[in-house]
Amino acid sequence: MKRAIVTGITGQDGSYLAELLLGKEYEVHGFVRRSSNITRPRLDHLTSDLELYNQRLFLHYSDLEDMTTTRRLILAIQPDEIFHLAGQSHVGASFEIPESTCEFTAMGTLRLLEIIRDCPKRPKLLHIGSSEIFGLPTQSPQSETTAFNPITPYGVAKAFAVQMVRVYRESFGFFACNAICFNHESPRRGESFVTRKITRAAARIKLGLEKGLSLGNVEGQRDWGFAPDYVDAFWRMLQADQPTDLVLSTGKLHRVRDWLEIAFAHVGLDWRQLIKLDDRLVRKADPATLLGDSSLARKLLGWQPSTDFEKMVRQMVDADLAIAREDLHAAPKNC
Ligand code: G4F
Repeated sequence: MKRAIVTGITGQDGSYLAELLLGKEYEVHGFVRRSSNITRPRLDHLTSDLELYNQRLFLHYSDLEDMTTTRRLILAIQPDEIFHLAGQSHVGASFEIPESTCEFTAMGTLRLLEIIRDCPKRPKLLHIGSSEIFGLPTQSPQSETTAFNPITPYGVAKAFAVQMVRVYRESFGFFACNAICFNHESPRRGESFVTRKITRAAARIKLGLEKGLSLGNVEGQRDWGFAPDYVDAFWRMLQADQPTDLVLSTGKLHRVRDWLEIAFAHVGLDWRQLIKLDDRLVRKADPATLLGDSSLARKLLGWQPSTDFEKMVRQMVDADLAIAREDLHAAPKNC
C-alpha cells in the first residue's frame, strides 16, 4: 500500500485528491491547520466513513510555518509521495496580506523541501504551481518554457516556490514536479473566487435569498478547467519515470462575463440587471490573458481535460441551487 501526505487536504483540490488516492488503495495523511472551527465540509463524506477514517485516511495538525511539527510528522509517516497543495490561494487577497502569502506559499514550500532533503528515503513531491507566475506573459499560449513575469504578490510567491522546486530537483536529485495549473473550478470551489461567487449568486438570487452581486473586472480572461481533471494529472505526474514540470490547462479562453451569461441564463435571469461593478474589487494588477499550452502534459501523461466549459458552469449552478434550497428550508419563517 502506498502512503501519501496531502497538504491542503481540506481545499477543493485536496478533497478530490484524497478521494482519488483512497480509490487507488493509498493510505492518505492529510495535513490541516488547527482552528477553532472543526467543520471540514469537503471531507465530511470521507471522515464519516468509519472504514476509511483513521483506517486509511488520517488527519494531522500541521502548519508549514511550524517546521518542527511538519518534520516530525513526515519522518514518522515516511510517505512515498507528498502532494503539496497548501498555501494562501487568493490572488486578490495577496495584495492585502503579502507577507503571509509569501510566508505560506514561498517559504512554506522551501521549508518542506528542506525537510525532504533530510529524509532517509526521500518521498516524491508534487507542488502545485500557478499560471500567475506568467503574470504579463511574453508569449501566448504559455508553456513550461515561458519566462516568469509575475505581477501580483501571489504570483511572485508561486514563482519563488516553483523555481525552488526546480533547484532541488536539479541540484539534489529530488523527484519533484511542479504542476503549473491554470484556473480550475468545481462545485467545491471556495466562495470568494469569481466563478463560485457567480454560480452561488445566480442560485441564491433565483431563490430570493439575495438581491444582487458585486464584482470587479468582468472583462478578465482566464483558461478555466475542471478541478478533478487537474487532480488526476497530479497523481499521474508522480507515477511518471522522470520528474518534470507540466502546464495543466484547457487551451481555451473565456471571460468572467461568459460565466455571468451562462450561469444566470441557466436560472432564467438577466445578469445585467443584477450585477454591480465595484471598484474596490478591481485588483491593483491583474493578468489580462492567461492561456495555457498543455500539449506536453497531454503527450507525456496521456492526459486531457474532460469537461467542457458550459457544462461545468451549469453543473456548479445546479450544485449551488441544491445548497440554496437547503438554506431556504433552514431559514426561520415569519409567522
Ligand atoms: O477567481 P479569481 O479570484 O481567480 P485567479 O485570480 O485567476 O486565481 C485563481 O487561479 C490561479 C491560477 O490557477 C490560482 F493560482 C489561484 O490560486 C486561484 O485559484 O479571479 C479570476 C478573474 C480575475 O481577473 C479577477 O480580477 O476574475 C476577476 N474578478 C472580477 N470580479 C474577480 C471578481 N475575482 C474575484 N475573486 N472576485 C470578484 O469579485
